[in-house]
Amino acid sequence: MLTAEQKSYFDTFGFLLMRQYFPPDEIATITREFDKVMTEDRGGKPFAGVEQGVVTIVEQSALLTQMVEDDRIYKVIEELAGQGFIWSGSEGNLTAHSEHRWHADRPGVAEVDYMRVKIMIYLDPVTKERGCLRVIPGSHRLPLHTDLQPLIAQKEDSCQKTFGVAGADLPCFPLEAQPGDVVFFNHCLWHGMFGGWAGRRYIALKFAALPTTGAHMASLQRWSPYALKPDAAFVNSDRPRIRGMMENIPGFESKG
Ligand SMILES: O=C(O)CCC(=O)C(=O)O
Repeated sequence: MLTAEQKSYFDTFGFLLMRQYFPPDEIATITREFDKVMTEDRGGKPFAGVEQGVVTIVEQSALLTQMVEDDRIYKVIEELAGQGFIWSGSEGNLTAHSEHRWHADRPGVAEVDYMRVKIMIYLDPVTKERGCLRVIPGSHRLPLHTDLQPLIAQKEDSCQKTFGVAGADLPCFPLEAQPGDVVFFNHCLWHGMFGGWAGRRYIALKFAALPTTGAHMASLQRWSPYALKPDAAFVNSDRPRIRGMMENIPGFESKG
């Protein structure tokens, strides 16, 4: 599914932006389903500008689960994270904050050797100044990864104190996107978001390479314990690709 050049790009820069990965009719269906699940989660009430996150949005929806099984997601993750990868949960987000300061989701020298991939599906047009994901290319790798460590405090002045510029002015690559575009990024990549508005919508899908060492297991326990205890809908799924991801989890026992 990926060209050799795309694989090199991801390995080197830590992300891939796939343009119009889902055609308009498909992303419209995904967006309707997102709105439906999020509305149900609010008990049918209209969105009132309050931050909302549903951490099992994909698991709750047969339609969104199909997206994970789709070659465009599943096969690409297999190429990036290797065979035997595991599911590490989903997120449906209706955000209300205006910025998410610079951070890596899995920060630190101990993390960079364990491949985790996050997929972001923005459901509204996003630009550099208005809510897109900004990334620092190559920051999933040492030494740049640890050079940025002072930012992990994510205080208002962390960037100013470390690099003498505001967070919004840090050199970066803005992943400006239209509905249908999809971002794949290494969980160790430094990223941020500025210019967000109340009601910005995105779905995140998370995956981790097969954990093969004690350090991998410790990292999963620390950062994503939910990956080791997946939602019942996936635990009991009879869909071959979902089942396969469950069976790859060390110690997995089916309840079905
Ligand atoms: O709000 C966004 O678009 C970025 C979210 C983010 O930084 C994260 O989920 O780690």
